[in-house]
Amino acid sequence: FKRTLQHYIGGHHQDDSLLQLAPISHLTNNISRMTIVACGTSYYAGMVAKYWIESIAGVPVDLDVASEYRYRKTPVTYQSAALFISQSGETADTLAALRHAKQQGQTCFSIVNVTNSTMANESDVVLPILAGREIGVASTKAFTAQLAALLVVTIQLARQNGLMTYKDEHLLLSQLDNIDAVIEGVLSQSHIIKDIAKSICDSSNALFMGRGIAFPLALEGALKLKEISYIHAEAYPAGELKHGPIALVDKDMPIIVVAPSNELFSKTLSNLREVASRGARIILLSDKNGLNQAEHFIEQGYELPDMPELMQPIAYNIPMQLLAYYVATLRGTDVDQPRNLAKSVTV
Ligand code: F1P
Repeated sequence: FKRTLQHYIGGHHQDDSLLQLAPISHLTNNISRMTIVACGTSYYAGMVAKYWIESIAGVPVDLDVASEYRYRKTPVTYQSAALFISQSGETADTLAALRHAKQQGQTCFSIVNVTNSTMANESDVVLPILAGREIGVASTKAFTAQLAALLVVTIQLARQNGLMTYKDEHLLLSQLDNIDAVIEGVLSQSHIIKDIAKSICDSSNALFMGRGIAFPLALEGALKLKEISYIHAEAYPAGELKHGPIALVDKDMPIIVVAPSNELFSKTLSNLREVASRGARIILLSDKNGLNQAEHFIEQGYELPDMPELMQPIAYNIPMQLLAYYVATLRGTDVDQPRNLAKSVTV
């Protein structure tokens, strides 16, 4: 994450922009709507970006899975741009979506890891994430590096919309100053995640829940668990549970909840109360305050430090990935080469 962010960071004076995006600034000018298109993990990174771009830059974002985008026939306005996210830069659906958007006259940005990929070659603007080679088939470090590039796009749009001064930019980015220490702290507690993994590794199903910016993380947690441990896992926005999925809840259903104790927490707490009363085994990833408030409803907790909201998608994702990793190793599946999956889905 830091390496990617630093790639885009230039000056350090208070009256200087931190970002060196001159080559793309003429293309982000006048954008009043953004479409983000991707598959899998890259799509969930795009979902985090939707929260950021809409709340920080004031630009509405349409988010679409690449496999559906070209069938939707969304009208294109000249003030919109399309952003394609792909670790490999070769995913067939994302590439087809990019070609479709270009044909419609859209300005196409891509955020890729592999810079000599087809998508990079065919985009108007390429933002590399510089994550290095992903060893496993399931995307892991690409997710956090994609978030860094997406934060750069967010700041660029906010600046051009007059919503962010250089001072604001410094303030926003200073929220990430101690990210290294936070991530190291998370990694040093991986034995707790291992214990949680032991308690769910024999389950056939798992539910993940999140609200606000934690929802894409719940989706990513469920995807990682499916991909590498073959446990059937689904993620729901916390408020959607009562609209159907709650019927699945019983004492054998682990529910993994991602919920930093922010202003949305009291609502999530009432969802926890609902599922706890149906015997669900709740595993809560939160901070000290959140874990204290939920202590009567949860079976296991994992504590993360208090952190600024901007840091949460990066830090909360790590224990989710570790959980999938430990469950998979306990079940004896191949974490790097899961069955039926390819590193880049080219058909
Ligand atoms: C997209 C993706 C990955 C997933 C799996 C299959 O790849 O869905 O997120 O983990 O490997 O492909 P990409 O377009 O980001 O390369």
